[in-house]
Amino acid sequence: MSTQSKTIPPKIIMVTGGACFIGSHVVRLLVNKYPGYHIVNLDALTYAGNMANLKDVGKAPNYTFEKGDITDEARIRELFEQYHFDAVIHLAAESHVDRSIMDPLAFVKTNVLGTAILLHAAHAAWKKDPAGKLFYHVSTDEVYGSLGKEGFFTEETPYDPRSPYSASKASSDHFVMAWYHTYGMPVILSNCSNNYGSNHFPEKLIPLMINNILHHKPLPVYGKGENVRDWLFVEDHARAIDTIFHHGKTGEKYNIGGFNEWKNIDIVNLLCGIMDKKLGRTPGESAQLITYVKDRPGHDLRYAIDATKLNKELGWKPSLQFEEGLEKTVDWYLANQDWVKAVTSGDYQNYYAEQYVKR
Ligand code: NAD
Ligand code: TDX
Repeated sequence: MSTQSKTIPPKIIMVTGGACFIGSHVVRLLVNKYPGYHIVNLDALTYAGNMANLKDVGKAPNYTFEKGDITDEARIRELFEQYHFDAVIHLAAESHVDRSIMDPLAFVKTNVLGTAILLHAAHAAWKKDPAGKLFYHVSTDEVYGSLGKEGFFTEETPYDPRSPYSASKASSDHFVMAWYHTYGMPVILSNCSNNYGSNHFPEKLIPLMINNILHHKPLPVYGKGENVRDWLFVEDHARAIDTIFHHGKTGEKYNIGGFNEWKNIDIVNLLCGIMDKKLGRTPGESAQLITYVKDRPGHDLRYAIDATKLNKELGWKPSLQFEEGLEKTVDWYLANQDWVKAVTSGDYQNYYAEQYVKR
């Protein structure tokens, strides 16, 4: 028996949404770091899911991909019977606030019903012997609502979601805790701030701006660009999930954040500066593309996470400075234009026209 299998017993883990931005980084970390685990990636491959995100681990012996929808109850039950999962790490979701304003019921279906179906199936499979089992739910800081200029979200901050996306994630968090209190299901929850990094779908602020700067397209800043987000490098989020999954306390929740607040307009200007240099443009050239557009309805003013609990209890902290992470991210997008072209063809053009051109 190897040293590793003595300290960490082998686990069969279902990762939902493993083909997505954050999910792919979580799957990569687990597959590479724990060769004794079997990672089963269940993903419906919606517009946001992309097998190309996992090209490097696709053939690993401890990795299996299963195409499937978390709202398909029969399929989820079959997978539990087939694999006898020890744990679920649940990331699959509809995740974009602007899309939730266009089509809220899709968010209720996947984020609320899909989570409840997973919990129901896990409970059915685990109720006789819950020892060593874990349902880890990956959630967002948006469940806490909007901060004013001062203060931080802690684990005790009351939920106050304000968009269909955040309401659906808040609801899923409540279902997870309901299964814990009612059925004794072993659960852990984490609520993370805005992620950035490679493989981020270019509907979100940072990759959308990188792509538009590159192609000399207008840079659509909502409202006055004064809204504040707390940014975390995606690989730091994946490390936090690994830490919480292995060392967190059952029934508890952990906030994850970057201690890194930025106004949107300052990020866009920073990206313009980085890209002017990398693309050999005159300083200030890309910033001329900045275009203030109609604000997002119900736009949350500020998010800021207090991640002290995770730092003090489990020793996690972010590894990268924002400027360094942003530069790495820009480099990745410039070096992976085939990936960008593939995800911005077809449906992306329809979404872009609906969100930015027609309104
Ligand atoms: P994403 O939008 O990039 O990808 C979502 C993934 O879920 C895709 O792979 C998609 O194919 C899959 N999926 C969607 N519906 C599904 C269904 N019905 N069945 C199975 N798979 C389905 O997501 P992301 O931005 O990487 O976020 C991942 C998770 O992390 C989400 O739960 C999100 O709420 C949470 N989160 C995201 C951020 C962020 O900044 N992006 C921050 C905090 C928390
Ligand atoms: O074109 C844009 N212009 C703009 O000004 C876009 C796409 C965004 N914005 C603003 C809106 C927000 O204030 O930038 C900020 C960031 O926007 P998004 O990238 O859409 O992220 P946000 O709405 O903050 O939500 C993200 O963080 C929390 C993720 O999408 C969620 O999945 C996560 O839970």
